[in-house]
Amino acid sequence: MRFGVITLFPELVQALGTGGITARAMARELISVSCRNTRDFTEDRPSSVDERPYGGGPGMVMSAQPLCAATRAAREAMAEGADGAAGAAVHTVYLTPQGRRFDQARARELAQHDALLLVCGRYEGVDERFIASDVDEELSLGDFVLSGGELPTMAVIEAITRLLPGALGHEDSAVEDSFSGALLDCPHFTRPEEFEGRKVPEVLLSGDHAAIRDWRAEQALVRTVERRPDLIRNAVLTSVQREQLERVRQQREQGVNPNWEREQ
Ligand code: 4GX
Repeated sequence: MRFGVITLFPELVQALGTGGITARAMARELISVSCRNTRDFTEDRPSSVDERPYGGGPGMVMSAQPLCAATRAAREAMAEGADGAAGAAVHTVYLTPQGRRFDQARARELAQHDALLLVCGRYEGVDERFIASDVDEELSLGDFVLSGGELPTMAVIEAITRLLPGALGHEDSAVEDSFSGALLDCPHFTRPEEFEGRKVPEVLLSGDHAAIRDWRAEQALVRTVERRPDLIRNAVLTSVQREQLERVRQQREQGVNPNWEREQ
């Protein structure tokens, strides 16, 4: 997968190459990340990437011209393809709180592209005509306000990279499967058996693999009911999970805490 990034802070995005799974994927040539600085594409007033908004109001708006020029240069270079062949499709994404919410399902879909171009805005936003002319899709990481699209871009790149074959060790590859079940993960424990008075749940020490599997499935349900009930409504549950869910709900109604901490 080839990633292109349009940004005023390329050094921030290039940090993806300094460690972790993205750095490893670059070394293995599973991904490449090529950054272009928007400032290098200004035409009129040298190095001016932002202007005051038409209609007044606070803050600045990024001009369409340098963003269009940078995006088109990147798209042309990326369309050449890894093998130099012309015509590869480049999907262009703009990160903004106004976008459609990014999630694991969207990461899986985006991982199918050969070339992804991510555009980072700063200030109060970008001239809407850049989005109209050059952006295929607007994505949001969530309902909060950052100062630029760089951190969302890095998050999107990492989420996609870990889905690419060969990017993760075998030991990690099950982790995303648990999320594709559309429930939160169960709690995890490692040595020692007791830490600051808190004990590891008995069942995990029992060696009874079926009991452990059921307990983990139930604790995943408990957490999801407690923290993200919205996920339960859309989840596809097995018949065992439906029984567990029913029991968890009854316990909660009777004021019994189904959470592992009750055991303490
Ligand atoms: N999920 N930001 C975009 C510039 C901006 C401001 C206003 C359009 C309108 C964000 C997020 C995010 C910060 C990226 C502001 N663009 N991006 N940038 N939350 O907060 O994706």
